Amino acid sequence: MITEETVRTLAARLDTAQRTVTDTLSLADTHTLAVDDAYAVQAALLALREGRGERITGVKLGFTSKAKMEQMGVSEIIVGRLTDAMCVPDGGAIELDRFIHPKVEPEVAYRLGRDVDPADPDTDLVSCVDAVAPALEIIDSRYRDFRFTYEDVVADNTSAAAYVIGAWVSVQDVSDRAVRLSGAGREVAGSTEAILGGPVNALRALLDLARRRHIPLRAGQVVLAGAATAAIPLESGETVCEVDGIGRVGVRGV
Ligand code: OOG
Repeated sequence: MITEETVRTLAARLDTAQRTVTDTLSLADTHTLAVDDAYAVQAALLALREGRGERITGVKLGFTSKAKMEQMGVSEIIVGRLTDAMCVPDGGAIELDRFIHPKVEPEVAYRLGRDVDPADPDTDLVSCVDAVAPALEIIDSRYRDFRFTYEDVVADNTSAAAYVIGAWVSVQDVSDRAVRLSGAGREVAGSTEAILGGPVNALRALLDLARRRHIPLRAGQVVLAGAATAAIPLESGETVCEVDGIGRVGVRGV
């Protein structure tokens, strides 16, 4: 374990990188972090932000696609936090100079209709969801060139930077839906099956992670289930994600 002081120092380093829009080097270059240490840094980072008035609005999952897991050489998903400061309205403008090297991913969002007690063995997270929506997640690793270890990216709040939620629709099965993401002259297509073989599996995996990492899940919070395709750069102009039968969501880079 690293010391509490090191946890605070590393959290402050990542916080400064984000606030000054300046990349930083992999923590692994100078520190040996265990996964538990990395989650402790993430918690300290979020505590700094909450201390400045940010409010937690939900959680996001990462590495839920096989391609991304293989790329990282890992077999476990990661969880990060969303805050109100990261939320951009559907169709709204997003200032690119807030970010170091932003990328965007198409996702499915779930909304929790009630508080969840992850420690309760009878909890069924799927039954706690009251709505689903198409979503965009903007990731912006604070590490130079997106070069990071598994522990680095956990500490860095899983690269989370901003998110956009489309219109909520009443809960329905979102497995095996075609997903299209277009922006910056590019178009990528995939399926919600890329998210752990169906986004509902992401919810199950989240419950397990929330239990082990003591992450509270509250009514009204958003769960971003993970990327359905590879990320594309976020650039000026429109970026749109469409999930078959669910809807579309967009944002305008300025
Ligand atoms: C880490 C975050 C990945 C996902 O959906 O897999 C992620 C990164 O690639 O920077 O959010």
